[in-house]
Amino acid sequence: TWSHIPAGPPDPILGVTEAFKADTSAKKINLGVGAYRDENGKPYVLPSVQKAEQILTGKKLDKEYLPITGLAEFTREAVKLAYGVDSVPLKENRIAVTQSISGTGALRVGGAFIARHYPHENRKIIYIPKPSWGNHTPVFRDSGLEVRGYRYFNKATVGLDFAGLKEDLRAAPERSIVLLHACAHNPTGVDPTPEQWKEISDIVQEKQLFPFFDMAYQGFASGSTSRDAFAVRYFVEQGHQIALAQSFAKNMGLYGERVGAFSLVTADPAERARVDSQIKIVVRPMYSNPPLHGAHIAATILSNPDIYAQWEQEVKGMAERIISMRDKLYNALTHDLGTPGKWDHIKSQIGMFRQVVPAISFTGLTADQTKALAEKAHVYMTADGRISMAGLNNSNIGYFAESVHKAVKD
Ligand code: PLP
Ligand code: TYF
Repeated sequence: TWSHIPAGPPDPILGVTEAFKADTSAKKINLGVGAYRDENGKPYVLPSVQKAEQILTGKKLDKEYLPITGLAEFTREAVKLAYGVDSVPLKENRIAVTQSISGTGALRVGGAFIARHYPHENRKIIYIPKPSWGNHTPVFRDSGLEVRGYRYFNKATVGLDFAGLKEDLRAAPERSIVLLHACAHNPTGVDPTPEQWKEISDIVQEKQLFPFFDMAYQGFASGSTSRDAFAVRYFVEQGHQIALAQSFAKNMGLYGERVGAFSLVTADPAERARVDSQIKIVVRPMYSNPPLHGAHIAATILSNPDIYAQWEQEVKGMAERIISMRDKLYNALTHDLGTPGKWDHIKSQIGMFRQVVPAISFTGLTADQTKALAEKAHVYMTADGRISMAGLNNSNIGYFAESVHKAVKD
């Protein structure tokens, strides 16, 4: 029956992990997958998560199904975290929300909802940045949307192509959908400044574009959950009725628990109730209802002031360790080794109001150089030269810098 089926290509990110696992060298380093590692290079379970799990164990909860849209305590806290306690649509009870299978599931439910209900039939076109997270195109295409790109990254400056971005959004058909990375853009590590966000908001308004935010790294970019929510909250303040995908994979380290939320700002509580009912109709035939445990963990952290404060500190700690690795790598390449090329983009990019310190970074290395790094130095990253900064630590950063130096000089 399936003999006609050709083999599909491997996942570009998970394929790096495969190659890393097959390498027997003791020196090997995996900077491929965007998952946090502690100072010893090990996966990190946050102490606040462990504390929440102890509380949950003590409660001896049952394992009944959640409702279709998930755990209400969780979704209530999730929107509060994203939109802010002072958010007007939140206070007015006009944000529709569902728990989701992490950030990917939020994007997929959102994509499916828009494909079914977006009123402008010939505008079911979503513009995503070039480049974007590798899964955006398949998620939205499989949701039934047409996917197009807008310019985002300037290779020459390893920075934002803001002129290109504005030109492309202005040229998009009116009422098209635009996907925006709320903070810590993946894979470039380059974010608009607050001033640039304001200009983007103006264009979105002018062209009546529909803004869909993907927030997979709230708190992880700057160390502050409210600072990282700047773009989302600013757009909402400007009156945009946004869509939002949230993930708790990175900022709570809940990767495999699959905790996320999809929300939509609506016009009033009655509209919100109608939208909620239609979100249920989208979700029900996909997976019926979401998993329980991770949502309980996140809800416990977000609703308990002491654990919440501890969690914010732990998020900050992860962000700070990443900043220190950026500074060390920059110093090693520019000062210690004198590696040819400009490496400023490796360092924290100090914006006008905030410090942007994404967990991932484009190195600017070429495909040949990244290939040589894997083959000669046992250092693994994605083919586009993206590294996960959290894969670096005090034990391996010196070797990594020397290996990059050699790859650039050869
Ligand atoms: N969106 C972006 C930009 C991402 O980088 C990721 C994961 O790395 C996701 C969404 C979704 O991740 P998850 O489904 O694990 O929450
Ligand atoms: O960009 C990354 O590294 C993350 C990690 O199916 C990831 O997207 C990779 C593959 C996947 C889910 C998450």
